[in-house]
Amino acid sequence: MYQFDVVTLFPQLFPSFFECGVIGRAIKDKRLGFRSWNPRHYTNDVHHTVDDRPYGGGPGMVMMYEPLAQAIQSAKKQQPKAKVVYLSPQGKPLSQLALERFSKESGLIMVCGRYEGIDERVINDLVDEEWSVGDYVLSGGEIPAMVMMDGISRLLPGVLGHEDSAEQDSFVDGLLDYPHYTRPEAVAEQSVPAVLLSGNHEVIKKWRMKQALGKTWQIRPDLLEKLDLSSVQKTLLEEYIAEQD
Ligand code: 9WO
Repeated sequence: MYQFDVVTLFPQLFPSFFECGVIGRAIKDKRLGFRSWNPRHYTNDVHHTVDDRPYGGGPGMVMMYEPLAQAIQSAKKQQPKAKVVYLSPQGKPLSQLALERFSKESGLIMVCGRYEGIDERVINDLVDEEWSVGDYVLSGGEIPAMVMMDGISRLLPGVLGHEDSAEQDSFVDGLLDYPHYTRPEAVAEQSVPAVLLSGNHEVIKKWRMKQALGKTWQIRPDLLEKLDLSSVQKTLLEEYIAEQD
């Protein structure tokens, strides 16, 4: 069983996420485990204070060291070998490759910040890695933690219905996905590309590769620059570009 431990002031955000879809199935089948750890339970004052004003002044509040550190320590006791990751805009950009690496471990401890952030000394003492899910600021790390859990869960053996689906994803070969179609054959004057109805799997495969290359070239040229395209792929992309108006 792959174990997620999440340190959060808002554990209520998680159950509905875990009840739905392939993740819900995986929890029921005991392929996945989820526990939450609330820093508020590690306070001693009557108000259960978890935040305080930032040294040096400025707006907002900062999560205090002690309650957060104790919550993380409790999670680490249950899962001593698991990496502790902190989700923040200052982290390394999350990628499919990083998710694949996490999916090969036995679990993960995720720390969700709130307010303007957490006391830096928690990061120094207890966090192994800092990851970002994109260049924007949210109100907390809980949704980014769900993003990571979703991306990891679907890579675990037996979690997706058909095993090879995750391997055929976009990004597996570093490209964006090709377009998909299902019935009916025509909607609002748009018909399904004839090649997909041909039954010729070789031709379909080539068409899909060409579309994936073309979309990536148009929308994410930065991804193409990282790849070493085969000569077949180069030809397909040249054809795609030539067909543009
Ligand atoms: C809030 C803020 C307010 C005024 C000036 C600067 C400020 N920075 C922040 C801020 O970064 N707040 C974070 C809220 C603190 C850590 C938890 N929060 C968070 C995590 N927002 N966005 C993320 C996140 C995590 C991973 N990937 C993308 C975004």
